[in-house]
Amino acid sequence: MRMVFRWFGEGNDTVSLGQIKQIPGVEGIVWALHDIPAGEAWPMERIREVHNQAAKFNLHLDVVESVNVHEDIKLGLSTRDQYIQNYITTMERLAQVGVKVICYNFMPVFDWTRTELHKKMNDGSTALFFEKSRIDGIDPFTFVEQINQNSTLTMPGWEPERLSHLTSLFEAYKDVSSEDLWGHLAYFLKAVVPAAERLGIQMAIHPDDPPWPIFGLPRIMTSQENLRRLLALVDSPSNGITLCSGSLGANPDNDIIAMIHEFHDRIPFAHIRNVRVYDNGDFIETSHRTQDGTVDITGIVKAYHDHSFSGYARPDHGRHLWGEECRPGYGLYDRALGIMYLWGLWDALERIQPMDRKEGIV
Ligand code: DNO
Repeated sequence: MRMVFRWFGEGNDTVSLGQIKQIPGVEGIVWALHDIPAGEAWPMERIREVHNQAAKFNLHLDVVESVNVHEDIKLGLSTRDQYIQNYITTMERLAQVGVKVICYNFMPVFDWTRTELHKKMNDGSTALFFEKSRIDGIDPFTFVEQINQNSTLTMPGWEPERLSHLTSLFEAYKDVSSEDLWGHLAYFLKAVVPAAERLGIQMAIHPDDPPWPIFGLPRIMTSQENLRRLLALVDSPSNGITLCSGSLGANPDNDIIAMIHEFHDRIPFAHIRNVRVYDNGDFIETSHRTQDGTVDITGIVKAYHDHSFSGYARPDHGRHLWGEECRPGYGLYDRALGIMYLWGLWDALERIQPMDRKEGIV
């Protein structure tokens, strides 16, 4: 397990590279050029700039999250080929600084979605919260308006230029079924995976968060069965998964441990975090500790260890603790605590059953 930490870039993150460097066992940053609109090729000089910044702290840039996919690709429009070409250009440039994994998602219009960014917990911390009935009963326009008023910071992965075209986007998706979306994903992967193979890159799709359709838009990266289908679209090690335990874990029917056992050699990147799911479908993002949520983080780390997981892993969203002001979910403290929990589990497992002495696993 190679530990990495998400960093939003100089001037765009309250956490510094110097702080990240001090978290035990963190070897690299998970990064992106967040201001480049989806569909544009990332400029080489900007990529080199981040490379130089990280190199000063001896942190690598192996994992990018995300190179976002232009909406026309998801919609299957005839304009998509140019955007796919630009995507491949970005991949080629990223390979030049040693990037090994590209995380992306295929969610129409919205990336990860929550209804409250600072829900008060009993202990005085705040956390990201999803109230199901609120999303079910609201139109997306009002929702975006409310989120915009809620915080000066947007959720990462939300692209302002996409949100400003909500009306036309909803119009465009009107006739796109989930089967259509599968077809558009296959078209995209058939174009980019050969480039990834040539460049030594693994594409790693992020599951939908939450893992069910919202606002009437199709969502397909939601379950073990659908991840299996994704891997079969292009059967190559370069077509992989970012296995996010928190996203998939928001649906209690998802058995994340079974997914690790089935897909482990196609998971180049693991997001490991906990959520507490309530009977009414609401969920809150808790600490990483197993007992605090409904996702079996201990079992998940064990499953990775069973398979001698050598991919990249990062803690995911944390709570906001000790008065920290930060991007929602992306403060320093709780994610650093999360890392120590993950290492604690991992190191204990390693002591009990060292990976290099395992004979035939699970
Ligand atoms: C949320 C993140 C997502 C993720 C994208 C990947 O915090 O996990 O925004 O980066 O879905 O493309």
